[in-house]
Amino acid sequence: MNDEQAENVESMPAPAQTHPTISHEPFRPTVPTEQAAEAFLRRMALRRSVREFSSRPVSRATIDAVIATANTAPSGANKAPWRFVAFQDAALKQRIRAAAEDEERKFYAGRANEEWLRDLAPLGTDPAKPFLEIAPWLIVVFKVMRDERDDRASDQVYYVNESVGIATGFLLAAIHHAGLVTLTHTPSPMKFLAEVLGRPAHERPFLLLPVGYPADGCTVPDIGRKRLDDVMVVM
Ligand code: IYR
Repeated sequence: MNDEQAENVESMPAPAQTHPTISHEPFRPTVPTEQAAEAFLRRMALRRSVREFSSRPVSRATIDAVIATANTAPSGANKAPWRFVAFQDAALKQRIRAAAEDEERKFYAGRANEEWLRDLAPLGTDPAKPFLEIAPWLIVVFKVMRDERDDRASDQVYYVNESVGIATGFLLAAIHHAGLVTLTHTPSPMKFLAEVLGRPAHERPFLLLPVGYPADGCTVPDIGRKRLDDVMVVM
């Protein structure tokens, strides 16, 4: 579009609609835009991946709300190709921990190359994953590789990694906003999650999130974030 065309944008007739629409309901922050953006940054900058959990319970309504928030994410062709399997059951958590630790022991004992282990050293991680039993809830995020709905136009799904990644980002933000903590845990390989949870073949494990409150005296690695200049290019 050239400048002249850009100037005329407002007077352009709306294109004929061939699908139902509704008015967009804008979100209007109660403070000016810049302040709203900076306030959200301050809140999100406090989010940390936590490995020391309290066993303090978290209500089912809270888990419903954070997963419902994830489900508001955009997705390829609005297919919402995700499933969030949430549970508190001690026996299930124990099985997940045992299977995850089996995989992690192999990872630290040789599956990971030296560079990978050097990169992980500042995080102080090891094969022990007690948080998988201590955290009150585990949420396993699955990619759903086919649209299961009866009224669908097709059963295809699109941009599944992008869609589920975005939804998981929403979930992390919602968990943080509720005053809870989590860890984006990726035991590798993750196939055991589908087996233990009895998920169908078209659901592929994406991430395992313990969710709860931080333990009293919880510590986190003393690591920083890249500077804005290192991650942003303004042209
Ligand atoms: N899954 C292992 C190793 C690990 C890998 C990455 I990349 C991390 O950012 C952190 C840990 C574990 O959970 O210990």
